[in-house]
Amino acid sequence: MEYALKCIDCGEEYDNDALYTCPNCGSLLEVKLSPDIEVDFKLDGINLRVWKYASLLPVKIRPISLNEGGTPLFETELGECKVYVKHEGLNPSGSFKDRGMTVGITKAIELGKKAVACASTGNTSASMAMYAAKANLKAYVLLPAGKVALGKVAQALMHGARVIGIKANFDVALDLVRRISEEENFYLLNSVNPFRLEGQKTIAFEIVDELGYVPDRVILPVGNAGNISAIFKGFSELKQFGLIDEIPKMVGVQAEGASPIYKAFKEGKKDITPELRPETIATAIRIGNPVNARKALRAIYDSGGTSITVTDDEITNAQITLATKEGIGVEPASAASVAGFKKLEGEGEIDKDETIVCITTGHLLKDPETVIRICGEPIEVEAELDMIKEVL
Ligand code: AN7
Repeated sequence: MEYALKCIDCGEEYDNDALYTCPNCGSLLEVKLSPDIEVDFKLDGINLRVWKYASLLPVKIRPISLNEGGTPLFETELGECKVYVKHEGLNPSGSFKDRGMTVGITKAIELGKKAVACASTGNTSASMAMYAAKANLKAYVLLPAGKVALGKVAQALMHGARVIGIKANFDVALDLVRRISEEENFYLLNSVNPFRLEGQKTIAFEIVDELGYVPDRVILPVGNAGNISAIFKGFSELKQFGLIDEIPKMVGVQAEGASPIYKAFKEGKKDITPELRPETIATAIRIGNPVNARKALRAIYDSGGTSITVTDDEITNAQITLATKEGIGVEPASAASVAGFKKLEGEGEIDKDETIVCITTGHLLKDPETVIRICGEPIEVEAELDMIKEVL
């Protein structure tokens, strides 16, 4: 497997997997695959899972895997056109992060690391703790205290991570964990890690694999902006290796209260102005200073895509629609993709002959407390038929 780590800004290339940022200019690194690679999979719609695409994944040892990927692509009645939902909540830990972690944790083992670390709005920590357990690595997690959905904290704790809540938001936690990881020789598994994003690009591979063609748009929630960058990279590689001809428009949906990428896009800028006090019901994407912003904006511009915002009410309505009309249970951040689709459709942006894929990034069970706030507690009555009939 031939690849280099290439700086997204100065273009310098490195043959050192232990790097996260460019020693030359400090920008992020991206895995650049050699054009000589022989693709050893077929987009034939069978055996979907992350490691089907091993020939385009930059690892050298047998992967640490929990059978991630191969998530269902549901055909829905959500719009006038063809709308599919790819439910990443059905990965082992209940979010798309598992695709990245199987690669990231494998890289940690390759590099001889003994411990891994991340800052997280929740899902990264749950996934990292799970894979670290499987790989027998120590796991350290920094969370914004009181702002992480209960299911995610529960996972990180039960899988054995050391979980520390700090009195600040995600952006501050990420800054701190980057410094701690450097000092303590922890392998950092946030999306500054170029190998983690390699795993996430398989979402693009699976979409084409299962559909048998390239959709017109892929719509997804954007927080730290790693996933949209990774999926765009996945489509770009399929094109580079001659497996597809077109790249779908990438649509990044942000919550109104945490929307630096949207604002930069509106102004035609290549980088964001950080938001100091991001706020949204979708705590997973409550992020004001996304580290992958420049990559994400590039993905949106280069694919002819767009960025939009949705309100907390629109997110909640989409979550309810998915749950009650389609039988798809997602957490609030995930519903932002469908809320974004409805908004674009309402604005007349979408043709009836388009095929859309909305990515729902995390499972409903991640955030039970928000569900109770929306739906209320179950009705309680005495164990008597008459009483039950009365409330039916
Ligand atoms: C359900 O777990 O950032 O734009 O620390 O959990 O790639 O950051 C989670 C992000 C979307 C945004 N949907 O993805 C974390 C974290 C869900 C998420 C996102 C997240 P990126």
